[in-house]
Amino acid sequence: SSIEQAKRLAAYTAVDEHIHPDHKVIGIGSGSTVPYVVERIVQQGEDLNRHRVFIPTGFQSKELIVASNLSLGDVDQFPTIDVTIDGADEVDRDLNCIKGGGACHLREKVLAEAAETFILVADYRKNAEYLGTNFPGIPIEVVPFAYAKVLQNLHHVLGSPNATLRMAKAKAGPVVSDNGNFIIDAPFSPDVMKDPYKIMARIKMLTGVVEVGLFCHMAQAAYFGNQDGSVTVKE
Ligand code: DER
Repeated sequence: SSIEQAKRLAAYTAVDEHIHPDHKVIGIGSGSTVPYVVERIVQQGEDLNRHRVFIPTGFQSKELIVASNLSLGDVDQFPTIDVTIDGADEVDRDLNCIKGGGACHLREKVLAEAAETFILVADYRKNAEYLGTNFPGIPIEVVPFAYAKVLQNLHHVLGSPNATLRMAKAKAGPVVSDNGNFIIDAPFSPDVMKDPYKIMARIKMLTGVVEVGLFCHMAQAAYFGNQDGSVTVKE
């Protein structure tokens, strides 16, 4: 489909431009676009990849690295990462982005911060002027013990009356993250989403919140594959 081709185009372009032979420690994100990133890195050849280590952002990311016969590393052993490439749910004109559609944003943010260079790859649906245009809610990872209180604060204090606990589709009950926590999806008004850093900080201060799916001023570049086969680069 044109969406899959757009994902591949973004991923291939980003790898060609940002994964250099001297890069040894590479962070691998989560979602359905990142497999094309790994596909392109594998194409760089065994001679290069033999000397590299790949740090996962969760279970799916780890399985992708293992399945691609790339060397798996741990962020404990490699706390400084050369380049992390990851997907996004929506990216605004300042490269702020919503992440967490796949409930992986805690480890993703750790590896994004640890990286010298953090690159986003996505199809055209994620390219926006402001956050909240096409992706309605901010994913929030919370400890199960506190989820009801966090929901109550979002509903009555922070201005997200429609915030909900993310329920699983193939399991009875809520989605559980790789860290054993729950996810709340909290939509906010367009005005609030125009200052993502401010709302991120307010949500982060709620007791029980582990991490907020807003990545502000973190990415150096974002690559979007378009339906016409072109690539849009924001940087
Ligand atoms: O959860 C995340 O932040 C993922 O990176 C993600 O939502 C992007 O997913 P996609 O590449 O499947 O669109």
